[in-house]
Amino acid sequence: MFPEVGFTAPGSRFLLPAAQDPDLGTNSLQSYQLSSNRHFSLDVQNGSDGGKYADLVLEHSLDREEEAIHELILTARDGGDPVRSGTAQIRVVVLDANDNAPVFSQPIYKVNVLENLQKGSPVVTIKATDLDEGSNKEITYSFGRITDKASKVFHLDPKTGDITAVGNLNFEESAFYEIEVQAHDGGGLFDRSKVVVVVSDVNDNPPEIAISSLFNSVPEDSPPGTVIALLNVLDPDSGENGDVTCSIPTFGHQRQRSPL
Ligand SMILES: [Ca+2]
Ligand SMILES: [Ca+2]
Ligand SMILES: [Ca+2]
Ligand SMILES: [Ca+2]
Repeated sequence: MFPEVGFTAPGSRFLLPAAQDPDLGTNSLQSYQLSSNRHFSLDVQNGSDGGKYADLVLEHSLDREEEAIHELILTARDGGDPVRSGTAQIRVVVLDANDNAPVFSQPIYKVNVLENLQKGSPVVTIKATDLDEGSNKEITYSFGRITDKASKVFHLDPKTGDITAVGNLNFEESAFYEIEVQAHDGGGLFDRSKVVVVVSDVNDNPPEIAISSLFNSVPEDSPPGTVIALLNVLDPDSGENGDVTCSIPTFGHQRQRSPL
């Protein structure tokens, strides 16, 4: 006997085929007994035809993830002397219910990348697992809350969880991305996690010189130290990549400023 049961509440009944004993009176079938177990009991009823019928009654909820198959032995005894008995094996196969949500391997995935990361390069792989089986454990990944800027730069493979760079990063524009990611199973349950991408600076900007003011003529009696031009030098990189040294190489002496 192989009943297959799904998500079933305690108190549910499964009719078992009746034992046959052609003897009469006390020599015929007198009792049923079920092997000891934690989930099922027997409810024996006397039929109007004198036969005895047993229902398998679910006493405690089943959990496929804990135990997928329950092997029971039903024993039927007569009242003879000596007692004669017969046994039947009952195999209860527990069908899966979607009672487990996917769970991400990390509450936050933090990665550091350089701003010159090539398009198509992997950034990070997110991973969620689900204890159920079949479509109840099949996971589809997606972005949750995400800025427009981030959605243009990152792509998430819904099956593998691989996040790749599909746009250009630029430290000067955005040094940090925080993206919500979700993992849905085939039965509507899901989990959330977060991907934080920290972008590091690369020296990808040369200094730019702008003349903010320049005096066209300089009187010959100007004293040393007279301002004849004001320059504005800008390098948008950070740290040493943005430090600027100014010099006038064609003259014998140099005047330096560092950093700006
Ligand atoms: Ca399950
Ligand atoms: Ca599931
Ligand atoms: Ca620079
Ligand atoms: Ca830079």
